[in-house]
Amino acid sequence: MPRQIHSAASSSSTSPSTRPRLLHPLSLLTSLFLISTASAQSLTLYTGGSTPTATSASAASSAAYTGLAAYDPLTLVPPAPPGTPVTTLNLALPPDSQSVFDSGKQLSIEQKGNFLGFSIELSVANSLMGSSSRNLKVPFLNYMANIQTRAGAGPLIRVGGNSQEDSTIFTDGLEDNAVLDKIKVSAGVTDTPVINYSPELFYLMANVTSLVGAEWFFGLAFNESTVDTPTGNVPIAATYAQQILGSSLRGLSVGNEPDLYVDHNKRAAGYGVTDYVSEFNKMTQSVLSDGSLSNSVAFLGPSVCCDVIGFEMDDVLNAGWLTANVDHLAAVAVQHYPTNNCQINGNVIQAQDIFADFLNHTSAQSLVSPYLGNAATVQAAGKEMIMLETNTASCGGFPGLSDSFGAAMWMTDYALQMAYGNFSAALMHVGGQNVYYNPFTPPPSNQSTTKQWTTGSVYYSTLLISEAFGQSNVSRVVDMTPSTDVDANAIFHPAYAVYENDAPSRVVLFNYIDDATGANDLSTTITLSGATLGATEVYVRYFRAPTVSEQYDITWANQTLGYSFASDGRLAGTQETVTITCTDGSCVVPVKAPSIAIVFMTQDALTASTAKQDVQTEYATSVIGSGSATVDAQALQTSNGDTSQGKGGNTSKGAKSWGMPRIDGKRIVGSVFTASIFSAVLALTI
Ligand SMILES: *[C@@H]1O[C@H](CO)[C@@H](O)[C@H](O)[C@H]1NC(C)=O
Ligand SMILES: *[C@@H]1O[C@H](CO)[C@@H](O)[C@H](O)[C@H]1NC(C)=O
Ligand SMILES: *[C@@H]1O[C@H](CO)[C@@H](O)[C@H](O)[C@H]1NC(C)=O
Ligand SMILES: *[C@@H]1O[C@H](CO)[C@@H](O)[C@H](O)[C@H]1NC(C)=O
Ligand SMILES: *[C@@H]1O[C@H](CO)[C@@H](O)[C@H](O)[C@H]1NC(C)=O
Ligand SMILES: *[C@@H]1O[C@H](CO)[C@@H](O)[C@H](O)[C@H]1NC(C)=O
Ligand SMILES: *[C@@H]1O[C@H](CO)[C@@H](O)[C@H](O)[C@H]1NC(C)=O
Ligand SMILES: CC(=O)N[C@H]1CO[C@H](CO)[C@@H](O)[C@@H]1O
Repeated sequence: MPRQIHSAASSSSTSPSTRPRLLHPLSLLTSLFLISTASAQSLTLYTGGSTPTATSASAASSAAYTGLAAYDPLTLVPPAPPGTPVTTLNLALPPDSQSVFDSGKQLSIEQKGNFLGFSIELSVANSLMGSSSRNLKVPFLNYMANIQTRAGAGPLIRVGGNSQEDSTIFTDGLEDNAVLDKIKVSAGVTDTPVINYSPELFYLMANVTSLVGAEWFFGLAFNESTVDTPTGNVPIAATYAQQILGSSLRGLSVGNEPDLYVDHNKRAAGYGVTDYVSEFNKMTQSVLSDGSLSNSVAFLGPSVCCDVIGFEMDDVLNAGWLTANVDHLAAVAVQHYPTNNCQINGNVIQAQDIFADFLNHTSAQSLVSPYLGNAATVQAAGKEMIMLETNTASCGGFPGLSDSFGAAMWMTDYALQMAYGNFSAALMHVGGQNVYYNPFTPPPSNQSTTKQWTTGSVYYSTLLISEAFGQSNVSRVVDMTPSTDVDANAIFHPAYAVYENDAPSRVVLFNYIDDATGANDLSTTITLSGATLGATEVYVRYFRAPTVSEQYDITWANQTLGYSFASDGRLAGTQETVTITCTDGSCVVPVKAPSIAIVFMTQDALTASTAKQDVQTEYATSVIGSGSATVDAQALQTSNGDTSQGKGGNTSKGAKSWGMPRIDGKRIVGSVFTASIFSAVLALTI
């Protein structure tokens, strides 16, 4: 297997460097203050594609560097260019899907512009999205809106990760009115905090959806089925998630990286695929029988990640898991990082040593090829295959690598390759301040929250993917990377073509080579094979930075999200689309080293990928309402586990006998639990 991770590798959130910290009393005070002032707060959400106030690119951002990983200014040395430059390339596109097939290639399943989304660790969901449903973080909304306006579908967001495993929902809310509390962080390096969350988390998510159309995956706890008397909390959490999120909930994931449970001391030695399959069954049956689900096609699994011998996707499928659960699966999920910074047994990987591994097409291909058989099996079962969590490297990523322009090029290639390999979505993991790979990082909690977010290079990849697939939901992609026969540097020049309505609509051209001299700049001539391209011009947008090592001076179509502590999620600068005139059915597209070009073959393809421009929409100055999301408390009472079978369910915070901590709080009153009253003033630009 070409994948580099070894069995002991763990995902990001397990590492000492990414383990979320206990809430500092100061940040708690801050969030309480924000809640209490929510009614006076004015939210401005910008979804337009151009000319917000310029994002300043100042040297001061380096000076402001505090030592946290997310702002580490370290840059790596770019790999040297190959010895012999290749400067011209012909790309003859099959004119329709039949001729793609006839040429020995294959188009993917239909993909959406929101293919590349985000995986938010449960423990940081509030610091990224907001402290309550009334107090959403506007920069986060802006980052999401950039995708919605391009993709025509809201961003896909998973809330979960290792911290989902020991989570408990408190339906009365939490003592401090928080969305979630981290109630325990132990010293063990692979331990994750125990999370208590309240339905307010789902209301917050529902409101993110109402503003930017987000669709969700949510992670359920998976630590109860090993005991004889589970608390019944999981069915309650599942019920609340479905009732509050409605159709925006794409699925509930059950079990996070179960192939690592033994390594992480979450299950006894010897725990294997058979145990997992039976535990998955027990858990999902308990949710189906004890919860009140409105949609029983609800679950996601197995989320295996790490090439553990005997516990790989093939093993899970061979154990009959898919067949047994197909009626209740919303999708099939895997998780994977190409490498890790876990430093297991003193095995320290130097970022500089592996930088070049990310800067050619071999990486994307070798990461996806092991899943092609699985994806076909899953497709045959009528299900979607989701890469539920990925990024450059687990255990926080690498300084200088994970936050580089090169990493963003790689992420774009990897996402397109997954789409070509018939995944239906891929979600980039987002952690706290102490990781290098975040697509976006809010400022530390004691700092001002306006315009001080830090954009990670890989965020831009979501913009490219949205525009590459556009808004039709029927984009099919094919890897058109040249063979080494025609391009000795082919691995540095990946190319993809996107087909819509049986014709090529967009082409994505890479030049991974780092060479400011211009010697490795590429000119790609696009034609149709066996037909004449009717277009007299095509339109090109570029993804550019001075070098593959660059962290901040990055532009997509000449727009940027700027330097550290400088962004509110809005693109600054004038959007640039280069028009290229074609002659005799040939269009010559320059692709500088390094850069990515997206070529829009028609004006329609360009329009369908272009963010709607600023149109001011004033929401009512005082938006007050119960919202559409309500939970029937009666349904929940009957879903509290079947006490007659000894599964005394209880979501009350006083229910100490079921192992939950005692925190005072109010009980649900009345038959319907309604969303909180909102009084925030929204000024919304769509
Ligand atoms: C992806 O799915 C399509 C549609 O079923 C199929 O034609 C194609 O061969 C698949 N691609 C791969 C790489 O398996
Ligand atoms: C599951 O997590 C909860 C919350 O931390 C804990 O109280 C309970 O003991 C755990 N159950 C198992 C079987 O580990
Ligand atoms: C290309 O990437 C692969 C791994 O993804 C690496 O093994 C190989 O050395 C790289 N090739 C070059 C020429 O850098
Ligand atoms: C925020 O907290 C950090 C760590 O406690 C501290 O170093 C920094 O000075 C604080 N910043 C402000 C603006 O208070
Ligand atoms: C594409 O799918 C999204 C849901 O993900 C939907 O909102 C949108 O209307 C669809 N667009 C088209 C053109 O069908
Ligand atoms: C790129 O953006 C800058 C900054 O807004 C602007 O000055 C420049 O004119 C833009 N370039 C093009 C070609 O649009
Ligand atoms: C839940 O626990 C509380 C406090 O221990 C108790 O008052 C209540 O009756 C319990 N509810 C159910 C449904 O068991
Ligand atoms: C589901 C939900 O809670 N929706 C609320 C989102 O916020 C608006 C404005 O504050 C409320 O009107 C909705 O009820």
